[in-house]
Amino acid sequence: MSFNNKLFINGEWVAPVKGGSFDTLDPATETAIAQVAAGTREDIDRAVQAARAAFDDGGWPELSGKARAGYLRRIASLIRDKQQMLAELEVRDNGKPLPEALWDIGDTAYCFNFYADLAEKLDEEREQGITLSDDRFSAVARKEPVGVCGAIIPWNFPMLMAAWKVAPALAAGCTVVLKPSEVTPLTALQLAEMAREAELPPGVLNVVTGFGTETGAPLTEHPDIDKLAFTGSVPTGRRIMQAAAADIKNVSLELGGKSAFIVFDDSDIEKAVEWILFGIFWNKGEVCSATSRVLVQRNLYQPLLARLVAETEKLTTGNGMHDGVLLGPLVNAAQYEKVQRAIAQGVEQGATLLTGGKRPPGHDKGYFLQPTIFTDMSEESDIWREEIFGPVVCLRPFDSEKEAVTSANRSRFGLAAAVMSADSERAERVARKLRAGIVWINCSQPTFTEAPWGGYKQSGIGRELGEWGLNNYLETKQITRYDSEEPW
Ligand code: TXE
Repeated sequence: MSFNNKLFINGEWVAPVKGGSFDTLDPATETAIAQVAAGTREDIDRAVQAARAAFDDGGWPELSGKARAGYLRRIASLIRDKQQMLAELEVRDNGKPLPEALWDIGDTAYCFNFYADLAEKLDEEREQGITLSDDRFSAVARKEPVGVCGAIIPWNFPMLMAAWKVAPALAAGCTVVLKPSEVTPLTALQLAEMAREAELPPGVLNVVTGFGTETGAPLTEHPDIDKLAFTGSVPTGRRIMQAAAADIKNVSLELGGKSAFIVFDDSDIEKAVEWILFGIFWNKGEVCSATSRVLVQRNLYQPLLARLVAETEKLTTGNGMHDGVLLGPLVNAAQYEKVQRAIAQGVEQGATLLTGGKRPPGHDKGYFLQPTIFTDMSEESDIWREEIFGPVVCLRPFDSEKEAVTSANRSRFGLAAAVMSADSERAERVARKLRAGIVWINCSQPTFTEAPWGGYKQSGIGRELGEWGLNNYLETKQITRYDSEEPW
């Protein structure tokens, strides 16, 4: 890439002030694929100043929504033109299978087009009249951009997670400093290059690569940032909230999960198996909403387990670039070790490892792990309670609807949940009782740009996607005027 070792600041590719760099690795081969600039506090400061100037000079926030939509659509169209290249880059950086990466990149382009439409709609809906109790006054509520945003994203859906923040922020009229994960920085750099090709005004989008403490933390502490938007782990989310507290920055957080999938015994067993597999093994289980806790009604439990193990053992693990692969390698050595530790702990705590848990035969290199199924664990065990973020699913039987709902809700997380039943009324009733921001009925994981996304409890604050995602980047101002000739 022509922009190796560079940061994108104020519309230009620049070298990091301290000149640092790091390698990004292909998790299938453990070899370096590119060298990337390691930004520091000084680079963050330059980027925030550029974003601040682009916001404060009014050019971007005061542009009509229609004009901003034009830039977003140009970026979307460049993403579509480069879909194959971007997807292949995502496979090499993250490890996911190519068909999944192509899907992510398609969704990324869709997200930019979706928020282009909402930017245009904002022109019509920016101001809303308010009826006041005293008719000598009149008032409007007006939506205005929050300001300069710091967006910090993870490595599991690198380009899509960038789009979920950058597209609504730009649509709202905000300017952005984006800090991608050090584990998968390559497609965010491509996004910056596409912003340049689309002639996005300088400073509106800046991309600073680097590590959490050296690059992410200074962004969260910078006094000129108005809003922080973060997706990642709970401990880092907590640090970000603490840093934001210093200046009372607006914060939205999308954090971890340990989502439950309740399967009633009137469900079609084959459909249940299909959605359980997708719910946990899609993106090798590195999905914040993965349904990693499966509760199956007693009558269906043993037959479903037998079918689930049989289907799981057929899944092909391998290099995401190869045809027919369904599970790529985990993203890096740290995540590989974390998941292996969780598996070992599950065994130590007395759970039954039904299948998987090992490096698949024929892979000496790469962070490959067999898809793994555990049963017979207690509700207090770590594998049942803690986010593993890998291809590991835990199953427990239940007897009554009440017991299933109580068990599903017994978690400090509340990102997603799923319920399957042939009884539509029961499924709807259970969906309303689950304490989670996203509930799927008779499926698990389908995600739509139009619908709100975010968690209850320790899974986060705020909602992304849909109109909720745009509101994340908008302030509401009241303008009230005195219309009467009478003295006040
Ligand atoms: O996450 P971090 P990591 C979970 C998953 C995984 C665990 C650790 O369980 O095993 O988190 O992954 C930046 N100030 N999720 O270490 O640390 C960091 O550089 C500011 C769930 O990768 O949360 C990266 O850009 N920023 C998740 C981003 O935060 C900091 C997806 C995420 O990294 C920072 C990924 C700091 N002090 C992992 N420290 C999901 N909910 O989707 C780090 N960062």
